[in-house]
Amino acid sequence: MKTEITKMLKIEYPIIQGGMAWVADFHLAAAVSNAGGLGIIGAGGAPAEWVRNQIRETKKLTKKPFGVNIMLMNPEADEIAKIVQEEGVEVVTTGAGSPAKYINGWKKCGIKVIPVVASCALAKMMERCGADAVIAEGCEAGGHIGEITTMSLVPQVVDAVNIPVIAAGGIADGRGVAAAFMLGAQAVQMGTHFIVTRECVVHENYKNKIIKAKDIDSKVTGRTTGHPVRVLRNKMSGEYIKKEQAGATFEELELLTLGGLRKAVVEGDVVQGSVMAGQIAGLIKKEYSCSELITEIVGKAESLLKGGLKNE
Ligand code: TUI
Repeated sequence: MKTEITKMLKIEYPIIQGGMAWVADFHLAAAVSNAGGLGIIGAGGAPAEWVRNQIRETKKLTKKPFGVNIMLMNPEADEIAKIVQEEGVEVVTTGAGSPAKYINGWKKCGIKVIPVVASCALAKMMERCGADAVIAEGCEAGGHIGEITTMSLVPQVVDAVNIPVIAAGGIADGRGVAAAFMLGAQAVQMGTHFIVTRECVVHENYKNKIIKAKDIDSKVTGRTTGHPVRVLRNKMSGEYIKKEQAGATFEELELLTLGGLRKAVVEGDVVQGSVMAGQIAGLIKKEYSCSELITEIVGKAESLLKGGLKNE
């Protein structure tokens, strides 16, 4: 499965791990890179020096390329943008905003820049700014999302830009990877399935909540505040959506989710916490190692792509 992306990023398989806040630390990033994909440290809302330390720890565990995801709403994003340059990170992905102002600086250092986009307009703008590729993320994804589904977004972004496109949102197995390739993607980014891996250090309750989830168990909070976030259904999401429907203020709603992701990931509070996960959670049934997961997904995708429409 060699593609423009595997060549550009010097990775064996076209599988990129989502840079999930609180979840994607150096253990997961190194394991995914060692397994032949591209591991990503999720900076999320963390302090800049935490990110520097994570980069150094990842380097102790892998000699393969890895990346850092910068969540652009992080108040320390400017600082993190400098740290990735200083520490010689090879790939930067971004989320939840436009990284336009950083791209020149990163390119000068030879960093491959791959913004997450949720629209053709942002994809085209990123191409003009010098991005090496874009991740087109559909609203099936977990966490902060856009409006359009992966099925609709990916082919439109593929037609809108000349740089390679990576598909994300709703992909967790070989069928999803093969489908993404059919839509014109050169690689996929997966988040939710990587949460349920042995090397992922999230609380056991978080993993079990994903394993138990059914197809309809995710909900989107924050549609009224302009920050839509997909989470697994629980007491928090129920209360949040009820308050939203009753016309609660932004501040009131923020109080409900404040620190919610940390609560779920670190403390294992999957009742009041924010259990961010994609719609594909219902497909995930057991814990794998990163290497087992990638090998299985790539094997299935290859056989589907070779065998045309045969779906054995
Ligand atoms: O960034 C994500 N997913 C995330 S970030 C995150 S951390 C967080 N924690 C609590 C509350 C909110 C966030 C959790 N999940 N995915 C990448 C992504 N980026 N999805 C959608 C977008 C996006 C949306 C609009 C990117 C750019 C954009 O437009 C920006 C502009 O300025 O045009």
